[in-house]
Amino acid sequence: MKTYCICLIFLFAAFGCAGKGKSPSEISKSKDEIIYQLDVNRDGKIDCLWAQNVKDKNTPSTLWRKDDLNFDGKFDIEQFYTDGKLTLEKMDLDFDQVFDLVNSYENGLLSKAEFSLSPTGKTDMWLYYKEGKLIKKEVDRRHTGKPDYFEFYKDSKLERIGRDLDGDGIIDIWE
Ligand SMILES: [Ca+2]
Ligand SMILES: [Ca+2]
Ligand SMILES: [Ca+2]
Repeated sequence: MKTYCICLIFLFAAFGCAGKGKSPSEISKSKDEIIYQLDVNRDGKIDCLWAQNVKDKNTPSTLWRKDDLNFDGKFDIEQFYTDGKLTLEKMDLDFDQVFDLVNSYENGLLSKAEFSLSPTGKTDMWLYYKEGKLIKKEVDRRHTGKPDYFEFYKDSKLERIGRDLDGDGIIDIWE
C-alpha cells in the first residue's frame, strides 16, 4: 500500500500541479506573498495550494505548498521551504489524514526521514542521511516509542546491525 502510494506521489509530481495547460488562480496577494490554488482534475475541489515569496519580483520562490494526491479534497502532502529550498515535508501515504512520513532536508538534501508505519501513528522508523546518503536506520520493533533495532551504513552499504534487548537505548548485541 505504502509503496503504491509513493509511486502515486511521483506520478502526481509529474502530472499534477506542474502539468502543462493548467493555470493556477491567485487567492490572496500582498506585496510580499501570493497564494495560488489549482484544481487539477476540474472537480471543483482544490488539489494544490501554494505560497510564493514575491519580495524580490525577479526571483519569486516557493514558501510552502500543499497537495491533494488522491483528489478527495483533503491535502496529503505539506512542504515548507526556506530561501526557496525544501526544508520539511510531511506525507500521508495511505490517505487516512495522519502523516506517515516526515522528511527533513539540509541544503536541499534529505537529512532525516521519520516513518509512522504502525496503526498507532507513532514514529517507528528513523532514517538518517549525510550528504544525501543513508548512514543509519533505527526501528522501534516493539512499539515502545524508542528504537531497539539499528542498522549502520557506510557508502550506502549495510555495515553493522545492533539490537537493544532491554530497552535502555544502549545496543546489547551486534551482528
Ligand atoms: Ca480537484
Ligand atoms: Ca487527499
Ligand atoms: Ca496516513
